[in-house]
Amino acid sequence: MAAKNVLRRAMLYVPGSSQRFLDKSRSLNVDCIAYDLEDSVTPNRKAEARSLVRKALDLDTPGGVKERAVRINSVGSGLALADLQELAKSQNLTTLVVPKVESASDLTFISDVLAHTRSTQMQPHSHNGSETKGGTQIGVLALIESARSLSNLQEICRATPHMLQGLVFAAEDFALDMSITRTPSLMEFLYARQMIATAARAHNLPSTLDLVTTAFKSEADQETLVNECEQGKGMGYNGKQCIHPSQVQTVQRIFSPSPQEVEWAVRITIAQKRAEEQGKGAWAMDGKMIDAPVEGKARAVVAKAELCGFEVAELREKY
Ligand code: 1VU
Repeated sequence: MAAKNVLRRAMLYVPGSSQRFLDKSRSLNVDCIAYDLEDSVTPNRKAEARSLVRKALDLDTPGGVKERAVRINSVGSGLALADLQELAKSQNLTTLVVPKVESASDLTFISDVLAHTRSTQMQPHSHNGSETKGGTQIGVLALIESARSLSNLQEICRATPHMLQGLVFAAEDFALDMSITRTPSLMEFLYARQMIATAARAHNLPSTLDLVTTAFKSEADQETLVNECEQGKGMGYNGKQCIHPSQVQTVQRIFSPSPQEVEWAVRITIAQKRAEEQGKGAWAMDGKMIDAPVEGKARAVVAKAELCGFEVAELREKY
């Protein structure tokens, strides 16, 4: 398993057939962009989009993009092989987003194609069987979009442990498959969202990316975005898919610990050392009991805060 410490609070889709969006994405400050070859690209522009995305991968991103992934077409579409063959020409391919993963065989197909590409390019075989391109391990985020996909979640999570880095929930396709209608409360997705977040945790996958908020223009849309982010975070997701740059900052803020949470966590990790010296397993801070699980939570918040760029060392000095 790779990329334990990877930060994917926001993953912004960038349609691969739009040179304007591809150019714009280079200037954005976002944890992850996903160049899209799937739904945002019409069938007659797939070949053009592959080539544009491959070229985009080889350009720098001065704005502060931390990771560039590519969403290929689904294995079931019959287009994934051509996508992978074109992308393999870039030395900068690190992450694939695979849509409509229905069963373990969808992921083993990707793994086999990457391994074949590697062997034909005479790359050395890695010791752990990971799929490498130019010596870089390629990670996969699997989109869960249907009832069948949800039913096969455990086998999907187990299929390629060396490659799978996360699960992503696609609400619109799931609603289509289930013949249900998306409502503002998102209650109709409760079971699916919780299943996905729980399965990702059970299989130690670092990323869980929640549904897209499709409205993005108005102030009311920003409010919807905030509510949906908080709901997803509350279910155990650590990031969210975005479709417009105006969503990124809000998403990344909400999927980071708040300054108050970081301060609370730092205080606990410091006080815990003293409590341990005094032989106390349970102790009190601000009138609340602190014990092992709370300390564990505080350590996780500190680790996440460091990843998100908080000056944790300065806070430690304060206490
Ligand atoms: O004026 P500029 O060109 O400098 O900047 C515009 C625009 O280019 C840019 N922008 C984007 N840049 C990169 N990636 C994007 N996704 C993106 N969207 C917009 O931002 C500036 C303002 O744009 P705008 O408000 O005028 O927006 P438009 O009307 O041009 O575009 C709106 C849509 C929704 C069409 C656009 O944002 C878009 O295509 N988003 C991605 C759609 C997509 O990829 N859908 C499939 C993935 S979602 C899914 O499958 C669910 C699982």
